[in-house]
Amino acid sequence: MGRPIQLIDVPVQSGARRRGCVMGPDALRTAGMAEVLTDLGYGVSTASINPPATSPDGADTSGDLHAPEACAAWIAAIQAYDVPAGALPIFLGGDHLLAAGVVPAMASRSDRPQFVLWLDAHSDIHTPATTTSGNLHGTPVAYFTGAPEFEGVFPPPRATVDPGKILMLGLRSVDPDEKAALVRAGVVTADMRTIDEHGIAPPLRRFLDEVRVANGDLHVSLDVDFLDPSIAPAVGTTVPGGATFREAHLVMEMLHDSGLVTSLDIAELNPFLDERGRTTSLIVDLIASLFGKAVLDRPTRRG
Ligand code: HAR
Ligand code: MN
Ligand code: MN
Ligand code: MN
Repeated sequence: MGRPIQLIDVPVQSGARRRGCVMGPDALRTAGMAEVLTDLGYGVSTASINPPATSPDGADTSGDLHAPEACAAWIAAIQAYDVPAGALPIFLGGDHLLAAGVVPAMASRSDRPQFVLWLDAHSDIHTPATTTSGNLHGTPVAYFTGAPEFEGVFPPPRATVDPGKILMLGLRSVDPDEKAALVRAGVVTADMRTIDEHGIAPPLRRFLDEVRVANGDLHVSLDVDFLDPSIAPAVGTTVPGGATFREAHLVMEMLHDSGLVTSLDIAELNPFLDERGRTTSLIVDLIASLFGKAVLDRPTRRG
């Protein structure tokens, strides 16, 4: 029996204007997320973080920002949730705003250094001052690395993450202000160009080695738009040229072999945009790989 896993529903959709991410947790459960993990030998418990009473639908657009109060309330609710000791949490989103709650909560869970693997087409490192869309799902990385511009907008983070301990994999849509912020902060990135040239394994292998040497905790944030839209259409912000089926599975298989993952979130799944559940089923299959489903019983060779 592996480590106990807790599936935590976080049906937030205030981070963007398009509706549907609220259905994410239900879709993932319908596609068999719990059963797949149970079959792999894990003990699975479930929990949910409930929508805050204020504007659950995120209709309070104020100024240039969409639903800042609902977003702030969600972040407070997520950060207040205590994962049971010893359990490995999988947060089922919900749009990517959830990472603004989840990552500080995970970073405050132990004294070990917190690392974050950010699988996304986007860098989500806008601040309330630089966002041009006003959609706050584009801001969690700036928030959890301690950008001061969130004061008075979001509650103070429970803990922050060193930007040098973040690897962003799969980038292909980064706004000019975000590019500057990534460089300034020193976030480690492997964009699709790099992945095309060298493969997806080398940057991940280097990163996992760093986590291991530092004896760190590792949170994985999987934005569905990390994947190519041809295999994962159920996302509001598709960008062509994403990770293939095999690239995504290899990432999951390497993560499993590393034994380093301490928490996970699945963000931006919009089942309203899916085609016969195929994106949702793919996500469940990827999670199965992350938790040990393998082609053959043989670890990925290192080096
Ligand atoms: N950078 C753009 C913006 O700020 C797009 C952000 C889209 N974000 C997500 N999550 N879908 O990665 O609006
Ligand atoms: Mn994202
Ligand atoms: Mn920690
Ligand atoms: Mn994205």
